[in-house]
Amino acid sequence: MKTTMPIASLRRGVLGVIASLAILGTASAADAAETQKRFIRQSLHEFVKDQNKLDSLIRGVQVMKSRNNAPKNSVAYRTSWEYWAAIHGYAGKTAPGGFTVKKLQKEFERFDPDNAPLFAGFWAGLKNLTPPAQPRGVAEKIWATCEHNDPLAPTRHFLSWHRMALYFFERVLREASGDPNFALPYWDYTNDGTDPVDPASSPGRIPIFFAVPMLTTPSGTIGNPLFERRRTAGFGDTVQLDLLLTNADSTLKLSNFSEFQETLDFGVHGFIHFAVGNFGLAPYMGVIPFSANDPIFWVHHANIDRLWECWTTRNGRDANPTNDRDWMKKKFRFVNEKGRLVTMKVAELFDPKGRIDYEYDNVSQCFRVEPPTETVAVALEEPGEQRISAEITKTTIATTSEVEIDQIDQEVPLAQSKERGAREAVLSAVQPGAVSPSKAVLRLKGVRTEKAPGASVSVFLTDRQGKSREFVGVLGFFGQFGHSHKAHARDADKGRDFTFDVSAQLHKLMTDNPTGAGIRLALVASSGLAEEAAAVGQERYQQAGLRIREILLEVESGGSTPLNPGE
Ligand SMILES: [Cu+2]
Repeated sequence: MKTTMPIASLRRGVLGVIASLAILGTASAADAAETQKRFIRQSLHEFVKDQNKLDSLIRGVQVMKSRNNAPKNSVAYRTSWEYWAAIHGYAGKTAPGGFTVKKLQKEFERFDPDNAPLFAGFWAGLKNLTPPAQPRGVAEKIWATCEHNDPLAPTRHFLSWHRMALYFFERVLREASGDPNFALPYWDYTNDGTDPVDPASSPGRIPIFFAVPMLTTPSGTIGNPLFERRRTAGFGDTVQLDLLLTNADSTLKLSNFSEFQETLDFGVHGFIHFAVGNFGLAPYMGVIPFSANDPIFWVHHANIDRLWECWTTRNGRDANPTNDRDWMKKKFRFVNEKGRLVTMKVAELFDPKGRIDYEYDNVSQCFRVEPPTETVAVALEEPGEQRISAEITKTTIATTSEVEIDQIDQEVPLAQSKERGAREAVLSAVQPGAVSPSKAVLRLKGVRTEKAPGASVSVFLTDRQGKSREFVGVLGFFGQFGHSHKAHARDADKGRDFTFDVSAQLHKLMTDNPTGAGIRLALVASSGLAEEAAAVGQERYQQAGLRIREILLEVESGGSTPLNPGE
């Protein structure tokens, strides 16, 4: 463990942290937070530059963790770290599927016997939890209620449930921190900007404050509440995210809510869980029932929530299913900072007079490369009409089915479609500012594996010779194994669907190859990590039985077009 170096270099900052820890637990800010003020959620790298904010985060997490041992029927326990992690998921006899720690561990070892000795230490010390019986009707209703997209029981509330959870968690953490202005920071890994003065502050790097196990204080050394030993070896220290793979542009450009939500969830979201959490082979971050125990979970989900806001800002509020009454009526329950049961309806998330009291410091520049604005298309519309509501025409330009992936780096040829107009459709889709709004879309349908692949998969579009590769997105497998649902076989059958907007990638590839003939896909097993990260286990990946039912490259014309910002 390389802990001495970073601590020494942090000494000045850490002293500040500790100074404020002295007031631990004395302040209360609940009343100040009642007023209708806006909290600003900042990028983590901006946030940690302010010593007071970092102090508040560390103190808040510390206080919540210190409440883990409070009497189970107390307000303190309901505002503890353990309780909040359990709202997302937990292990125990009453957990979904009756998965106790032992049962889950067995399940994981069955899928991955070779790694059992390596990960034994990750399972050691995990507790089975039981929802406290008192007060009645609280814990048993709200524990393990996280909404994750599951091919078997698809949720349409991955984003809405997590937004509410973050909102109430933030209130609890604010109260615990004693800082009435505290707002949750987000880990901006989708941004690749590096500060030339301080490369360590690249957003893809989790700040070192999360990676040092101990903090040096004037009165001695204390355990760092933001540190978690159950992470990928060296993560945040000698190991960092590979920023090529955190580019979410092709996902953010999607205009259909379901496609966006699913691809964000299965893609970037799951990818981060895997990169931090040993590729889903061991707790915490890689395994749903434990993931929210790692403080990184909350700054990760704050970024996922921000990306939803980026998407909404670009596409308009009503690009969300706001006219779907069932979706809007859906209610979820949590506890607030006073430990009281609270209910929120999805509709409230879209109500300016609702409880949502925060905003993000950046929801308008969320792309690595801003896509061309479709001003031409907007200008062609009838006056007074905000959106093109014509039906979407889909033209398949290339396709392939039942692909088996058994190489770490595998190219997949796509058969050119014989459909009339296919060639013209591609050409118009990749022209920025084309008269009719159309785009190239890559669909990977029924992506499934039989065993844990121990990796995520990065997808590239590549030219005929395989010389230039354009990154598209990532395929993740988070939540697919050791799942709390008893349906692995059927789950594996149906698989997951991913959709990416590949207009920009095709445009680039077609500069050298104007006909677009022979464009193929490259699927590369990726740890998603850079620097001193271990390579993907080749054998496990090859034995995982990764298959894709169908790959489609389509051109979509018509349909809605993103609103022109400022309209
Ligand atoms: Cu998650």
